[in-house]
Amino acid sequence: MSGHRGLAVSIAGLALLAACGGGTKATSLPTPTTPTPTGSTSASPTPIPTSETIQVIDNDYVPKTLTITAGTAVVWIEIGVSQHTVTAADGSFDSHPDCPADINKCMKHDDTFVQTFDKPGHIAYFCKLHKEAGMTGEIVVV
Ligand SMILES: [Cu+2]
Repeated sequence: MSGHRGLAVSIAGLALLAACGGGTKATSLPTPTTPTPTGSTSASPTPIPTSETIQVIDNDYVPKTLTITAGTAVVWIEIGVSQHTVTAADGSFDSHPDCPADINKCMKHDDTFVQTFDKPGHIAYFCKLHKEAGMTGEIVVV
């Protein structure tokens, strides 16, 4: 329809001539909504969380004993290929509660588990699958 196209062009021309015509309004400018941080007290510095890493291998923890200061997060990362867990001897934490009942819910290669220790003490832990093979470790919190 060439007639329609011509009409559109002439309307545009009119809009240019008669500025008050209000022909084609560019409606609602896209205003980027920048999320303004609300109310966070920027004055108080948040303490930088320290973390230590323990490698979970087949079948051990490296390092086997880790000494940390209270408040430190410990990150276990599995670099082995077998299934494992990181399970506190006192039951205070268990990385994979459904393991080994469900072997698919055990720690696998590249899986991580994070636990923060706030109170000083000795926390023994082990792998539920390989405890008898000597897969045990200890966190010493000072
Ligand atoms: Cu294991």
